[in-house]
Amino acid sequence: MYTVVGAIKSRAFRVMWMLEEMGLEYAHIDAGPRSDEAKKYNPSGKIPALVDGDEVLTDSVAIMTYLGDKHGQLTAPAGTPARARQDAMTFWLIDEFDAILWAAAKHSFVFPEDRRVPEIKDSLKAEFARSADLLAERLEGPFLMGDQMTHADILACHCLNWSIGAGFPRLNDKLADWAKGLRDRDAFKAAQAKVAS
Ligand SMILES: N[C@@H](CCC(=O)N[C@@H](CS)C(=O)NCC(=O)O)C(=O)O
Repeated sequence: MYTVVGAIKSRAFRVMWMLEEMGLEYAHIDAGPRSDEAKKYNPSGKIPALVDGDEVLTDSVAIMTYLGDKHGQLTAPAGTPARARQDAMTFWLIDEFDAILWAAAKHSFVFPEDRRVPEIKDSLKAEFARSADLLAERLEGPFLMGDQMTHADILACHCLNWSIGAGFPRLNDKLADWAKGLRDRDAFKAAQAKVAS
């Protein structure tokens, strides 16, 4: 059985949601970022980590990619053009969504107070909104990559949820509808319920 290390209000939720989508059992360790518990699995204290037998894997996207490839779900097969397009989407989301939100978090509470530059947040919010509009324009199917859900949907939806929690402006309607459809999924709700229990 897998064990996910990391608090629900962190990128660990991506991994939990993915495991729920795949119908796989997992244990959860509710460790905060930089906590002693987190450092047992990743010396940097970053979460999430995934324990798979004797292996400890880190980075939410690396873990989702690993799980998708291993179980042949929520991903296009490696070595196909469809996979290259999915990877391009994933890396774009890291650059334009995750990195923007992470920069905003750094300047809100991660950095020591004397290194924060709160003024940067307006430009990050504008940049995020621009990227959200671009993503909405590219959204053609029920999912980001078309008819099939992939871990890119999990990554993007998690970032959108994060943006709401961080007080970023409301999304455009098309993206908001797509995100609502994902949040309505049983697997999303099960991951949330698992943490609450
Ligand atoms: N790229 C990594 C980022 C991991 C990360 O920065 N996680 C945050 C919590 S969501 C953390 O542990 N921050 C503590 C730190 O950066 O020291 C991933 O996707 O897993």
